[in-house]
Amino acid sequence: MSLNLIIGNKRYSSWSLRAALALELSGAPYTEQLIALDRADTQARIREHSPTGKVPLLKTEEGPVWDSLAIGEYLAERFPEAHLWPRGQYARALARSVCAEMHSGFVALRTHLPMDLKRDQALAEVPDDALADIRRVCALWAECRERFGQDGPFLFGHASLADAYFAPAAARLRSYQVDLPEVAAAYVATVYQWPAFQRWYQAALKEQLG
Ligand SMILES: N[C@@H](CCC(=O)N[C@@H](CS)C(=O)NCC(=O)O)C(=O)O
Repeated sequence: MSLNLIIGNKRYSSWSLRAALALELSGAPYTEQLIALDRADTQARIREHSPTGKVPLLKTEEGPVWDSLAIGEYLAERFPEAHLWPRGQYARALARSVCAEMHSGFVALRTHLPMDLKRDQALAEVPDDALADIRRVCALWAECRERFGQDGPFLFGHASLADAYFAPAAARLRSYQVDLPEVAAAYVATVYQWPAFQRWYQAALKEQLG
């Protein structure tokens, strides 16, 4: 088996984190190659691997898979025994809906509170559109936990692609010291206790790329 994940800085690259967590969920062995973002040669180096000029990209024996969502779906299909999506048809549909919503939305949250795993400081003022995104994230988490969270502390009980997708949001809420309702605060704690997230987080804290 030969899987190689091309990622950006662990400190900043939220989309790379999602793909890495998906790989961790799959249990498959893989190697990773990190390309430093925001450098003069970043685009040229990414384009050696990726037609989009973006990371993450997963190199497989058959060819590249790019975009975090496609990587998650590929791994879910290739390693069905790992149950990357929750069991249950509607649980899977809800998990896919929340991942799709994150993939195509939450622009204000991503713009005003960019992921920075070394940060531990509130914003002087959180803009209204970012606050609306934060409220929506908390509502989504509460809905998933309420409906499907009985078997464990993750969004759908056991860790799934939904958690891979929302781990960077949890990290933002903690690192920008956002006040949260109880369910959301408990979920952020769950993400930080997740060994797969901790491995990435600890590596990000040690990163010397700036
Ligand atoms: N929709 C893509 C987004 C990928 C993306 O925006 N990646 C950023 C890093 S987190 C990137 O590659 N930036 C490099 C650049 O724009 O130079 C996905 O889900 O993978």
